[in-house]
Amino acid sequence: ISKWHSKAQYPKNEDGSIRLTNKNLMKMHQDFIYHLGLDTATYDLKAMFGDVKFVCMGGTKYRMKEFAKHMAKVLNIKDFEAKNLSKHSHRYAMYKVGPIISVNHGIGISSMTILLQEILKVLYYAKAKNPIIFRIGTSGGLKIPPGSIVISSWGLNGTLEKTYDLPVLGEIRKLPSVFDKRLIQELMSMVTEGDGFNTYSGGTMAADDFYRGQARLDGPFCDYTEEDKLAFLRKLSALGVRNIEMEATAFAAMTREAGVRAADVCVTLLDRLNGDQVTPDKELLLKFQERPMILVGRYIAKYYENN
Ligand code: R2B
Ligand code: URA
Repeated sequence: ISKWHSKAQYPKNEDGSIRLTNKNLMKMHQDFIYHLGLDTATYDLKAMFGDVKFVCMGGTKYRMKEFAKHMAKVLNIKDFEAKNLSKHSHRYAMYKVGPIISVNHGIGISSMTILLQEILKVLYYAKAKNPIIFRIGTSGGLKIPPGSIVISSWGLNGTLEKTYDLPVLGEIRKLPSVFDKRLIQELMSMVTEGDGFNTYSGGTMAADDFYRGQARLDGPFCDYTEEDKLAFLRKLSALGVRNIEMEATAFAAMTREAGVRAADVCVTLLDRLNGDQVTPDKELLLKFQERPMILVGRYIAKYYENN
């Protein structure tokens, strides 16, 4: 285990803005935030993003545009125009609605962490105060009905450790992947009977693959039996894992390192104990994906009532 294993940092300035400890950033005259198509010389990031209180990320561009529109309705923002602010990058799509950034992160840890690190720099340059970052995602459930929501308490990597493992300069850093407990409780307290689906909090396994990495039998390759698969999924379940997706470990670890509160709120599309294929029709899939938006939207709206 490397010296990085339990190194936690909570840097934050008195006014709630993010303090990045990378001294190299201070020496740069201009920073090109490449994958967002932004830079610190051409754009006034403080004017554009200084008021940001929430960043909401999710895999697809479509979902994040829908989330921006949903929040315009919830917060009664009349003149909202869904303009993609990182159009020039041709990588991600980023929308801003009131104090919210809604942005997609693609599939998997490496795509998500590029976006997340560039968003952290944007928030830093913009001096945004006490921002909270949500991921609204999809996942495969373990022993819970499809369409349930799971709010992650921690992320588990592919070798069943609660760390995000990143090779740096030829050595593996193991960064703790635990989420903010208070934010989970605050979100859980907003679940109502009338929601029409169950919301759980629990562990989330973040795999580096959709197929073998998630013990699926239906990929182009499979070198284990159905019994092996089920034994593995049952083992995960016994460890407290409720769902499997592809970002939780890195999301928990990097937001923690930046001192930013964050929550991973995913809907389950299937119960992995019952199969591997994602079979709900297009309409049902869209309905499922609205569920994390509704819960996170409720959280943001409540924040507004109180501030
Ligand atoms: C859930 O869904 C995607 C794979 O289909 C991935 O981004 C994830 O975590
Ligand atoms: N996303 C995943 O990563 N796995 C699933 O089973 C479903 C969605």
